[in-house]
Amino acid sequence: MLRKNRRGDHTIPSAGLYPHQWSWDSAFIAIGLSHYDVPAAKQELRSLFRGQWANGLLPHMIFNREADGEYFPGPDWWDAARSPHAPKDENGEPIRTSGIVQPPVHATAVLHVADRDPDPAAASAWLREMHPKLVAWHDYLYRERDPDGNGLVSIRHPWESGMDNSPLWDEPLGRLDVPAGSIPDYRRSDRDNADPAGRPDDKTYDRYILLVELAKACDYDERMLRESGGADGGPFPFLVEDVLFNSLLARSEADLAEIARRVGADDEVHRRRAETSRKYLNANLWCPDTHMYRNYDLAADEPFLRRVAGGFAPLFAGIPDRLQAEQMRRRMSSASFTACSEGCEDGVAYAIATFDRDHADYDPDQYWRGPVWMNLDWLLLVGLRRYEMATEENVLRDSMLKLPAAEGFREHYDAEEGDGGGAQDFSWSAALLIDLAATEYGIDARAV
Ligand code: 9WN
Repeated sequence: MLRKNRRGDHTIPSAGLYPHQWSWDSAFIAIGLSHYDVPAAKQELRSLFRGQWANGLLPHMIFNREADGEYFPGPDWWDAARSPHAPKDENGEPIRTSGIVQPPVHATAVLHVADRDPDPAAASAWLREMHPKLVAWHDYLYRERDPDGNGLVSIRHPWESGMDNSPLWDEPLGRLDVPAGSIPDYRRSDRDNADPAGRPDDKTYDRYILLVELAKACDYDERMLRESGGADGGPFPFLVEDVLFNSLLARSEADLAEIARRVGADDEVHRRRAETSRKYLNANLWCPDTHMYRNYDLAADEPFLRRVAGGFAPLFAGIPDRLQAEQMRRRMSSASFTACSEGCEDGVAYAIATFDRDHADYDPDQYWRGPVWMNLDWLLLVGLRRYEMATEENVLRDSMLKLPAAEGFREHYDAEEGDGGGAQDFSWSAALLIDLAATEYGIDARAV
């Protein structure tokens, strides 16, 4: 299936709905590929970094010419060339990308690929090649997205979180007013390729597009955007320190320190930055009442809690101490997130619901508002392994095995019934299952 989704030097998430290259998808895909085709895994990440901007920004999408017109918003809408940092190819032609980012799992993926390379000299060369690109990417995040230097970077679009219509964004996005005529007319393509009931609504989409328009109006100049990028000339109206994004960065920064050490470069700077991110994530985003981590809304200058599965992501970066992790474990295995534990009556739910099952806005088959996603399961499974929490690991592993076996590699799965939803033949669902099979069961993907 991953082979079917391959387009030259990279893999698309899914034909139809997602016909281009996406950033964190390619990182997860490379992790899967590394188990049976190290050169393809390297190519996947190389191809993504070809779209990196001169200021280090790693765009969330790189567009394929063959799929022009198939996805909205496309390259013309993003108009990345407005930025003096936008990338060009060897002939000076623009490389067509979006103008936002996605969660930074790339250093983690690069290290995974190196560790699977049977040839030590090739693994070192790979790390030497990727090291400066990763440094530029992380420098961009800490420089442009964390101007106050507290180690927590902010996102400026819900798409940057990777969890587009999560209930996390209801409030910060809901504040945005989109008066008629304030954004150009557009036509969504997503509903042609997936059940419209499972996709974000039109009002939400208008707000997504408004945020793109505001960033374009600043020619993607980050400082201008931050300070005066709002429709009224005030600060940008959507700036959030997100738990999942920052946890992945803290882990990636630690992995970058390891990469720097292996190539003989300065690793101390990365260790210090990773430590600062971990420290402030714990100090600023831990919620002692709910035993989860919560986001900080910079535009409203207040923390806000929505009980989403991303609130457990600090486990992946080893951020909580033992006591916190134990408290999180209890919350995670409660009926709010999985029925496979004490307190669950029906016993049919799958781990892990992306949103609190007890909340009135929970919807088991609406995109990021309830369904199970394989990438979150994988991140949390790896996190739980760090803390040696075998029972909860088993619950997640069970879902990761059962859901695709019954429904195929879908984009997400109904958290109550297990029905597959969203895109079909979804690449990261397959890639992460390959990683699970190899790391947990020693199954060699080359032999399958
Ligand atoms: C917008 C590609 C991407 C994933 C995201 C997922 C979805 C796009 C969309 O698909 O987002 O970037 O059109 O909905 O939310 O995590 O990277 O698979």
